[in-house]
Amino acid sequence: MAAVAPPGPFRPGFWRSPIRGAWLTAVLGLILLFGITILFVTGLLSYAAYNPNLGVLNDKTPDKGLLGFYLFTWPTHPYWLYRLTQGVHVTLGIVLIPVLLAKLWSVVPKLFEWPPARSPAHALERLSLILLVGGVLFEFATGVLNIQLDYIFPGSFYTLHFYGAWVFIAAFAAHVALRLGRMWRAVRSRSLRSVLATDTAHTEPEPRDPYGLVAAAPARATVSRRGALGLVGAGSLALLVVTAGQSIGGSLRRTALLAPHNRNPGSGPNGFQINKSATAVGITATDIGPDWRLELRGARKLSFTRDQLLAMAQHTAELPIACVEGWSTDDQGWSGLRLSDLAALAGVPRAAGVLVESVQRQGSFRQVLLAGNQIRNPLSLLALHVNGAPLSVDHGYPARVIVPANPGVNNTKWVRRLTFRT
Ligand SMILES: Nc1nc2c(c(=O)[nH]1)N[C@H]1C(S)=C(S)[C@@H](COP(=O)(O)O)O[C@H]1N2
Ligand SMILES: [Mo]
Repeated sequence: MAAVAPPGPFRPGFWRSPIRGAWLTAVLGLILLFGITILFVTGLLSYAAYNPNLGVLNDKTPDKGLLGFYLFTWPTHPYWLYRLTQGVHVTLGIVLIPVLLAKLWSVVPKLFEWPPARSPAHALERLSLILLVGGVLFEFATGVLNIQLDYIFPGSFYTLHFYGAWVFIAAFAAHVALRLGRMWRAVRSRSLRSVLATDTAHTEPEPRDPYGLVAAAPARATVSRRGALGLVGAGSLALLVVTAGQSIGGSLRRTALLAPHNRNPGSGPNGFQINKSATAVGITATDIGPDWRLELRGARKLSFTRDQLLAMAQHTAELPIACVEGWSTDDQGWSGLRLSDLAALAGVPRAAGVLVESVQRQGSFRQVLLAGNQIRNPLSLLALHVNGAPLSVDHGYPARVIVPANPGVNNTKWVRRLTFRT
């Protein structure tokens, strides 16, 4: 006896949009195929940029095991590398949201297929779609929450977003493998030009398909395919316009209405974005007052006042801050001591790494490891000044690390101690 579908969305007549069909789904799928591939690659690059191989301090997802197979030493050239890769990751992720929603809308009748499983193979396929849809929603949601709400998942965002990405990408790869041929045939089934030339009155449903995307009893069109694509495109464009400025910088920064770090950073030499202010992380006046010392450790132990550091040869570097949240600053003119000079002072001229510790007691980012190539780069500084003025308290006074192509989070502020390792 044929199973009778429960009423509502399980009935074939429920879904009536005449523009649902393989073509629309395939076009949106093709955009996502490119977009999500770029998101995945830039996401993995971001993870590599933390240099998690250096040890547990940098390893945001301990026990990653095999999933860390591709890790490599993050380069310091070009100095804007992380600004680019992470700006693309976050901006593209936001811009793809309307495309993703439209794609899910285009296949939503499949969610209500009846019977839910016709065969074991069909059941397996539907289970894999749970991973696919659940995974993509999870990745987009955790990503957006992280950039908008300033790490609402303390410490665990990386773990969630990282493992979520692998689960999702496995389901995504299987989905692409199973659907690529069908997608390509569907994309070629009508010319984009003719779709763009067709208005609502002339919008006809696609011929009935075996996939169950085309409505059984289509209603009259209330929007053309052109209109639907235009709506998605306008949504993506609007998100691009109010987001991209936070990564592109310059005068476009003012357009970044959606950027959490767009709040007016003030003017003057220290007038650029601040991630966490000194008060927010509990830095007190005594922590960074006249009793502050920089401790150098290596082959010997040394300690310096800020004035003693200022009496040494100062070097400059034009470098941005580029945060994992996607925002970045324009290049700022930092000056201070080269990390390589400090390594030599500590008696470890060929240091393979350095442990950077902050005076900060609470919260994350108190300590971080930097690699040998980062120490050797002549632009890598323990900065004391920025744009000709002493660092402001919120930008890390008395001293902070700034390293080319380094993720912002590894540029420690309010540095207390540098321990160079061989
Ligand atoms: N000690 C300490 N250093 C820190 C942070 C912090 O919270 N504490 N935030 C990091 C992050 S996530 C970024 S993006 C940069 C931001 O630097 P800025 O506030 O000077 O722009 O500082 C990094 N250094
Ligand atoms: Mo950051």
